[in-house]
Amino acid sequence: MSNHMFDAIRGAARPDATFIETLDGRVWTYDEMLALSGRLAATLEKLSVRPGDRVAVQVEKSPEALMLYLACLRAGAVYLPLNTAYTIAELDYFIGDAEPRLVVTTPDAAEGVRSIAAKHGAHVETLDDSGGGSLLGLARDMAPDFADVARGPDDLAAILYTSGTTGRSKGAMLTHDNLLSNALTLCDYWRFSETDRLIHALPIFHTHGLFVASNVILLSGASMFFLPKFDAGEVLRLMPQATALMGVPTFYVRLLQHEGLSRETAAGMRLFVSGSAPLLAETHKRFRATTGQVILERYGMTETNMNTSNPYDGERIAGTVGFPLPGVSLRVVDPETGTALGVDETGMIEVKGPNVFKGYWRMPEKTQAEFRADGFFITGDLGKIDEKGYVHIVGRGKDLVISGGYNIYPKEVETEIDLLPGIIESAVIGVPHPDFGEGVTAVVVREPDTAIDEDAVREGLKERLARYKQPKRVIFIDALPRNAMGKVQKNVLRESCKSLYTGG
Ligand code: MLC
Ligand code: AMP
Repeated sequence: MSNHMFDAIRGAARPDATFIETLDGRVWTYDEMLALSGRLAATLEKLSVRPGDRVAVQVEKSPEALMLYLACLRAGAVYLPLNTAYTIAELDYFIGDAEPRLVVTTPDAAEGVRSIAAKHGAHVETLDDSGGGSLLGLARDMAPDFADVARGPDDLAAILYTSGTTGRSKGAMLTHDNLLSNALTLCDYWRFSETDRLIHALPIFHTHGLFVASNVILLSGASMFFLPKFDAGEVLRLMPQATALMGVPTFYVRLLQHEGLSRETAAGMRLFVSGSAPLLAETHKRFRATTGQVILERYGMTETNMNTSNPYDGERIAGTVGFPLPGVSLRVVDPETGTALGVDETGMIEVKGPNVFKGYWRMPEKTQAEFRADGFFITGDLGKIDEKGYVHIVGRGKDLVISGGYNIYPKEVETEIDLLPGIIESAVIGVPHPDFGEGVTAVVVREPDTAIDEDAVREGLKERLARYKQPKRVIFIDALPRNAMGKVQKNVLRESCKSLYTGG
């Protein structure tokens, strides 16, 4: 029986070779990966997780957590990773919407999660980041040689929630072939081989760290240093033993602030990849001047995996995201009419290919609204294609803030702020931020005699929203600027707040 994604991973696995090395020097070979993911897959089966069932996972980053993703592939389950920053209030929505059979959480959070899971009929097990928790306890008693469940290219492998411009988050359904086709393309395009050692410092609950970084390593039989989180000092310490780094722009901004970054430290590296948010041309330039290395910027999204990349051999141009990847069709159209635009004309970026997801979980209307009749997915990103074929992202058609590579939909934050006592209304915007790229900023109108201030707004959001979604600053004004149609003019607010984090 064949399992589309895991057969490919198994085929690339080199038994005694290192797959993962952690900061404490612990090594996981490919054989150990096969054994533990097999034991965990058997555990899932024992816990009545059937093919197609969702397994929701909110745990700290660890090799075992990655093995759980692989176990889900092998057991035919649908992996549903959740940002560790999500609060219980946020979790309640995800569990209610996805109806997972099993929720895996940390021992610390288990009590709160159990009460939510019970409401939605889900079972709970725990996993911590140092090899403990009830799930691994069960796995130890299982045989390592699990017979993988048959899964075809179109079967679901994962659901990743992505915030919605209106209303609640949407679950992007990704198939085995979405993941496999994209990872194989990237292995080839970026020349990954078994001699590579990647510094993996991204979280593993999003596309970038989970699929781009981990799947590329697995499918090229390479190895990775697995860091619990990004730390510039640790990354620089490991750099002389590594060949590649994948990161969000904030990684590069922080590396540049570190005195340890130099030509010598980076000399053995063959590839620095940046994505998930715009990399400033200035960062690109400074990184080149300091290290002699040219960052390769690429563009993707949860729904589509990776769409474009600057070339490996050709010129990597700052401020562009390169060319459509092999097999990916990309066009720029007039957002209203859908008519294709010419060279250098700005419009909506649309993509089609084996990388593009199957739709939003249980939201057929939303899915339909974001696809054209000819199968192109409407990304919500505004861009243009220059005369050499390089794609430029010039803005967003969607009201979205990207902070340190995390997406925040203003609507969600505004809704929570507006619920606070003493608040009349609010507008949430992204303002240039030297570290996070954009800083979530709330512009708020309060009732005349209320005592609510900046601290009270932040305090009020603490239990409601993940930390990264919370405004870095709250600014009070008398009235929000509106156009003739009554729409809040966020561009006016962005202009008046533009120096909030950068000074000047
Ligand atoms: C942490 N904080 C953030 C934040 N990350 N605030 C805004 N934006 C973020 N991204 C909060 C912390 O809770 C803390 O709050 C304060 O900011 C400072 O924390 P820190 O210690 O400086 O942050 P750190 O833990 O170092 O995290 C920063 C980071 C991390 C950039 C390393 O956010 C990160 O790893 N981002 C990567 C996100 C990612 O993988 N995106 C890919 C999505 S996939 P306080 O108040 O407690 O001090 C995708 C598709 C594609 O987009 O194309 O790839
Ligand atoms: P997410 O929904 O978290 O997957 O984020 C996807 C969004 O991140 C895209 O729609 C883009 O707006 C943005 N993005 C990803 N890569 C880049 C990039 N290299 N440059 C600019 N924006 C990017």
